[in-house]
Amino acid sequence: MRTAIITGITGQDGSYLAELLLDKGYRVVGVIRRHSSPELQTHRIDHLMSNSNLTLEYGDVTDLPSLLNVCKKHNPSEVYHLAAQSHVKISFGQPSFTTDTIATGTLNILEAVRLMVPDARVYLAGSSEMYGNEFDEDGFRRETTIMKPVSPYGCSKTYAFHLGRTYRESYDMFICNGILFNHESPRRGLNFVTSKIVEGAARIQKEGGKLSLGNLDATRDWGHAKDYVVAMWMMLQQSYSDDYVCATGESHSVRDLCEMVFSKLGMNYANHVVIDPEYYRPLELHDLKGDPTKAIAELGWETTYTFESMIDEMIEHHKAR
Ligand code: NAP
Ligand code: F7E
Repeated sequence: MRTAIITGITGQDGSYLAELLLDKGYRVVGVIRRHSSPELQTHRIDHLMSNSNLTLEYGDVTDLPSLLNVCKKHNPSEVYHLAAQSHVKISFGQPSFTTDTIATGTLNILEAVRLMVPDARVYLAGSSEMYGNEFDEDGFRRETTIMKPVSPYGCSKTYAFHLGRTYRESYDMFICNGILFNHESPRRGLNFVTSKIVEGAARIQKEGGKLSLGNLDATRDWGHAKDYVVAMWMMLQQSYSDDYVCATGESHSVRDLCEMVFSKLGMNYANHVVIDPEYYRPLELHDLKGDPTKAIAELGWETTYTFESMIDEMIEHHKAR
């Protein structure tokens, strides 16, 4: 039986990845950090807790000894490193914590694997934020596009990306960087714009009120998290390790998203959305669109959700709450 370690198992992606790996017959070891309210911590994986192939271990990616211990104890063949302070706006307010979890956290994971289980295959959760406002002539970002991040989050992810590549080449380790564009789901944290809009519109439909948002003109390439965790797994099943963009190739503005969600709930967004500069960022990544050609050709990756079916699933979830 293959063993996989997942850091960030309690997050959106970690929960879908744990489901996928358990379905495939893996023994899954999730690394969770110590919370003062542990009863709230595992809500995204509570439905998996009775599975005897799932084990949780306390650890923190900023604490190298905890990672060394988990690797030594469980001898994984695959390590999926998803843990991060993953909110871009928050990374401006907490740059040190963001850097500690993403940059130092990735260094710690790579050292733990190198020292304890050097043959384990490693997935690193890279992001389209690494590109900043750079793109190719055709408007797309791909594996070869220059990286010039515009947030502490993006800078930390860029460090982690290059560290992964450096360890791969220096130590002949199997390390893949996913360069994932935005992916959402009913499990998305409510401070990301998709969930915030869907949850807000569902609440306004029932109770009335307003929804405060920031920049409506930014565009993003939004897919479904369930599709993206499949790509993570596929990357680690290849005969060589490499870096892959996962994206839909389609982008929509935050305003388009508001229009779609409010109109599906029988409302006009313009009557309910108010702009609050509190939600602006010191630097904005204006438009995002990725080219997943390499992942499709080399991994055989395909998406099963459209932008609209992903939003429909989120609306159904938040309406029922
Ligand atoms: P998420 O929902 O915010 O989950 C983050 C996870 O990291 C949580 O399980 C969190 O644990 C854990 N974590 C944070 N700090 C930690 C620490 N110091 N030690 C151990 N665990 C820690 O993020 P996500 O959306 O699932 O994203 C997964 C990864 O993909 C992240 O690295 C993110 O930056 C990256 N990414 C995401 C997207 C996207 O659109 N979702 C796109 C590109 C890249 P707690 O539950 O204890 O907070
Ligand atoms: O913002 C605008 C905001 O916070 C999207 C993370 O998963 O994807 C995610 O980062 C856009 C931005 O996601 C609000 O200015 C307007 O232009 O949902 P978001 P993000 O910053 O794109 C990347 C790929 C990651 O790697 C990250 O981990 O929406 N926006 N008004 C707003 N954003 C938020 N959060 N809240 C607003 O009120």
